[in-house]
Amino acid sequence: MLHPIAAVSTGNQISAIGILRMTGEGCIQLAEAVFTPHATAPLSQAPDRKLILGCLRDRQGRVIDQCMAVVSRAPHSYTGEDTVEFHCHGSPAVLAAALESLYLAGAKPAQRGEFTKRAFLNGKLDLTQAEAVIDLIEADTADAAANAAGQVGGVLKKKLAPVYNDLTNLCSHFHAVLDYPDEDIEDFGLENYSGTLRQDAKALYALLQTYSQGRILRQGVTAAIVGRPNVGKSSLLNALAGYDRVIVTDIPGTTRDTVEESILLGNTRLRLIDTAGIRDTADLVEAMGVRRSREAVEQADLVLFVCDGSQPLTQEDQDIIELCLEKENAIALINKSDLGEAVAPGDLPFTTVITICAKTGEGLDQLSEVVDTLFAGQSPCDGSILTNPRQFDACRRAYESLLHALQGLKLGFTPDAVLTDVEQAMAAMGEVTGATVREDITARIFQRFCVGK
Ligand SMILES: Nc1nc2c(ncn2[C@@H]2O[C@H](COP(=O)(O)OP(=O)(O)O)[C@@H](O)[C@H]2O)c(=O)[nH]1
Ligand SMILES: [Mg+2]
Repeated sequence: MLHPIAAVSTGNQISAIGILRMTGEGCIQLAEAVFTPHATAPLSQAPDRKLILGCLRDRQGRVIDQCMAVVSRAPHSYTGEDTVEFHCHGSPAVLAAALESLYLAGAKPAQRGEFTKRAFLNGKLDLTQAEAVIDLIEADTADAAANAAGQVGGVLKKKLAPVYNDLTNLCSHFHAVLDYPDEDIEDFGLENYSGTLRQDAKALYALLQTYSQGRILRQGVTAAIVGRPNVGKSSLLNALAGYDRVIVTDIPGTTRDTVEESILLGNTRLRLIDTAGIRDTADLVEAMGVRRSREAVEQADLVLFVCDGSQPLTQEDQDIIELCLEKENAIALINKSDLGEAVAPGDLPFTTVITICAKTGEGLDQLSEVVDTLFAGQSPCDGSILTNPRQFDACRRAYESLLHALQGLKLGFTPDAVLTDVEQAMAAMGEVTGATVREDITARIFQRFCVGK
């Protein structure tokens, strides 16, 4: 067990309850120095994970707060070490004084993510679980939270374990035969493993395929708003954002560059991109904006095509529609419903056409519903979706090494040549789970956490 560390785990704002956490060698005795239970028994005799009412005191013995203490003894705690939590009144002043008292009693300030890092070092969590803890804290949609919760519970870890196990078996068999020729070990035939290797490669491939959805869980759906100038694209972004993010005028070409805003629409996080209206233009700056608009459409997960419903469709509209129809997900929005109905839904060759008014917000609820059916809660977000770029990259390398190994097998390479690839795959997978990850990378991972987690 390491030296005791302490931190406020609930942030620095006024709330009903605020929680201090302390973990490490001797932290229960240390807690006894500052906390006196109302019951006669001292904290060191308290049962595990039971709330004990008492008083937290400062160095002079003055009561800082009447609060609850919870003891969790190693290894049955989050960190795997002895841990004490104090559930205080959530005043930043109370929590600061209580923390001060713990420091004076001998605890050190916890670094960012140090509790979870200790949990990792003590084998309570692997890296997929530890990284999912931060994803869970930061999740801002129900899907993202559900997937992260699944990963904290070990879904990804369990998915990777059989693959890693197969590769370990193969390598250990090979080395056992090589190193102990006199022992009665079954002959090593690489070809006997080709089926397993192929299966493992398949499993990794399937996992890698989930990353496109994982990226959406992590960053939201990239949604490009397109249409010719003055149809109300910027007005739509402002309406969805709930404030005037973009300048809106009746002068065509006002938006000359792409503007981004992240919003929560229903249960879907959208990274909205307002583009310069797509049209042929002689204005150099606007032309650059138009080029960016085209790029935005190409990269978008969703395209929102906007037209001005008070005017008949123009050739410019038609050209942009062409561009949109190449996309898998495109929704047409007939804007300015307050000004008249020159465009009918049937005029637009989209699966979904919604009449809206960016000025009043009419029709935006329907847009929200459609977006949710396209992107929210559609597949089980149970932790089996790869969301983390670091993990994705390592899995990709593991997959490529396995393909290389399989190719070597097919071409009749020597076992040790093939084994090199298999060992590389194992190393890459070890980076995902943390079995072989470098110290500096671990440090960086836990830097992403907040203090107290
Ligand atoms: N009446 C009405 N005017 C709108 C509506 N949406 C946008 N406008 C107006 O149309 C003009 C162009 O809007 P803007 O959002 O800048 O269009 P953009 O060039 O496509 O970004 C502005 O004068 C807006 O106030 C709407 O729903 N109803
Ligand atoms: Mg605009």
